[in-house]
Amino acid sequence: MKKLASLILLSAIATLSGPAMAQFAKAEDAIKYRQSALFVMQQNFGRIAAMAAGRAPLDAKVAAESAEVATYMSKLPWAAFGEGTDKGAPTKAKAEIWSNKAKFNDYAEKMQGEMNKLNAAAKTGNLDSIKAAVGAASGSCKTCHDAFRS
Ligand code: ASC
Repeated sequence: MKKLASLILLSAIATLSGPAMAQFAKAEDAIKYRQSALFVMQQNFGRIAAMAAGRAPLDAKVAAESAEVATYMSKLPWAAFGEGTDKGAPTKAKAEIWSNKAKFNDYAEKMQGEMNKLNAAAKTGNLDSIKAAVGAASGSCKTCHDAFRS
């Protein structure tokens, strides 16, 4: 029974910490991974932001597809901010990410929440809803960058 309990606990720990600890052979890989995910997210978000700002005509289908990708990408960077990944490749990540991980995680979750809302707004194809959601999502990017990106 004790053995079973510790096995369950071990597999739970492996599941929770797996993406952060096992996925990257070296810090450089983690840094590239999170930068790549954020880049793809930004490219897709930027396409919708351009429509929201009137720099591009609203294309509801493109907006919905881009929002879907941006929302998915928004989930990926965080597993790549493990301990020891503050250096190893060029990065703007501040040391505060690791000394204030709770706040960083909170901002990361808020951004994902805003990206979910943008995804829902994009599916409606309503420009006013998209504008509001783009504004909120953009604000959540900025809040985190101001605190944690040099
Ligand atoms: C973007 C992008 C950001 C945010 C930020 C919002 O498109 O690359 O970092 O929006 O500019 O203020």
